[in-house]
Amino acid sequence: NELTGAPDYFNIDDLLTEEHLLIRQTMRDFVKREISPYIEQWAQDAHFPSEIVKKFGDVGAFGPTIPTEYGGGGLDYISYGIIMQEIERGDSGMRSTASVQGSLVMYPIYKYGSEEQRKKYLPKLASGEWLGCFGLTEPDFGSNPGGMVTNIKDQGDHYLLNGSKLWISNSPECQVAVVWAKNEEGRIQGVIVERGMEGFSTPEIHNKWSLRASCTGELVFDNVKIPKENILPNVSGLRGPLGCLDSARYGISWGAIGAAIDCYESARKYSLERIQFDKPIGAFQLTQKKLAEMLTEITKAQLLTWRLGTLMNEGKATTQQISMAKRNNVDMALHIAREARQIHGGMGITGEYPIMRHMMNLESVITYEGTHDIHLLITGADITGISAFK
Ligand code: TGC
Ligand code: FAD
Repeated sequence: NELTGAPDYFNIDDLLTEEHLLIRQTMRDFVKREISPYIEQWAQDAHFPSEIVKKFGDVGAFGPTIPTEYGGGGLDYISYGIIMQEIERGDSGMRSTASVQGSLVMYPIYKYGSEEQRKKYLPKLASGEWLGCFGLTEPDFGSNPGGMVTNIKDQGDHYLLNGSKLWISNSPECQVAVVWAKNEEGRIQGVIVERGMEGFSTPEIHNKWSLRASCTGELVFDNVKIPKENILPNVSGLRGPLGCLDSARYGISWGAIGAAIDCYESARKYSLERIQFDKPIGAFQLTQKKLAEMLTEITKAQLLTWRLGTLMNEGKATTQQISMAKRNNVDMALHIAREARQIHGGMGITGEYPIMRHMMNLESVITYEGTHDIHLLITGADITGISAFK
């Protein structure tokens, strides 16, 4: 595609609307202007650029599918996917910031919250005035969130929240956290926790080799007094957090294509410029094999994800279909990053090219929102009718 510099080998653009193409160009321009010139330095410095939050709000990257009356974009799921793809073409950590805010903070407040909660939080989150995070994972409960020990106890006019969450994207900078905790009956409930509540802290996790421009931390709750109006009233059980994950995993399936495209484009360009044995390395059959397979896998992922987007729009996409797309596309992107790294030779390990950063980022993406193997087992359970988790 001449306009975007992205491969469109099967004319998938013909399946998109004018609005989709406009959204893609807007996000592409935004990423080129606000992220790409700085991302290598942010990643090298492990710096989260907090000013990006307001800018994401202004460009409409937060909660694109949330209705406009709450500050969202009122757009369809393909638009949401395109936005995630273009941001992750810049960096997976930047996409994390946006997908957590939209799918894991705004979505549960919209879907499970009261009208008062929607009005209080959604416009501030949509505009980027506030940054949110989503606390499900605990130190001893990652793939098995149903075992969580974080809990709320009814104190009459309020609840007391105790426990901790680990590996939480955006936590060190958040103003608000959607936290999943068990009540006295052992049922999981959603709790809105605000920065400043006594007993609530968000220590940062340092020394990550992955998602270095995204901030990750803990959520620690030590007898935090939670007003009763901060409980999400319209959901209980594991289906609450897992329902949000459907939306976020869908966005990641598009985002991973963005990272793959960036690696592929860089490798294609490099293969035509780099001369060895008096020829561009792109003239060698082994390089062509790598590039041809990259383009084939990107094209397959684009078709899978476009179809999933139409099912999302019709409200027909299943959790199992979303798992398959997330798993396939992240694995595809990681494989392409590794092959692109080979094509760049020694240059591939430097910050002169985006490859190594994408590769290291994707090591988180293949683990969070359900690991590669957990998604395989979700498909396995769907095929056989037997859950490997029970
Ligand atoms: P299971 O018995 O299968 O289900 C328990 C209840 O949940 C319901 N359910 C769903 N509801 C809505 N949407 C879905 N996708 C659902 N999947 C399941 C199910 O019907 C049941 O409901 P009910 O009412 O009968 O109780 O649960 P299980 O304990 O066997 O576990 C299943 C398993 C392993 C697949 C699940 O727990 C899982 O997906 N584990 C992976 C954990 C995970 O993905 N964590 C992500 C944390 S957030 C994150 O990583 C953010 S990173 C973001 C970024 O930076 O971009
Ligand atoms: P474990 O569950 O301990 O898994 C370790 C290994 O065991 C994996 O390979 C896994 O596939 C395998 N395994 C586990 N169970 C089985 C099984 N039944 N069968 C076969 N293999 C199995 N969480 C949040 O709640 N909010 C966030 O914002 C968030 N952001 C994150 C950001 C980053 C950078 C990272 C790295 C993680 C983030 N997470 C977040 C947590 C993430 O969702 C978990 O890391 C993930 O769900 C896996 O949990 P775990 O790390 O505890 O691994």
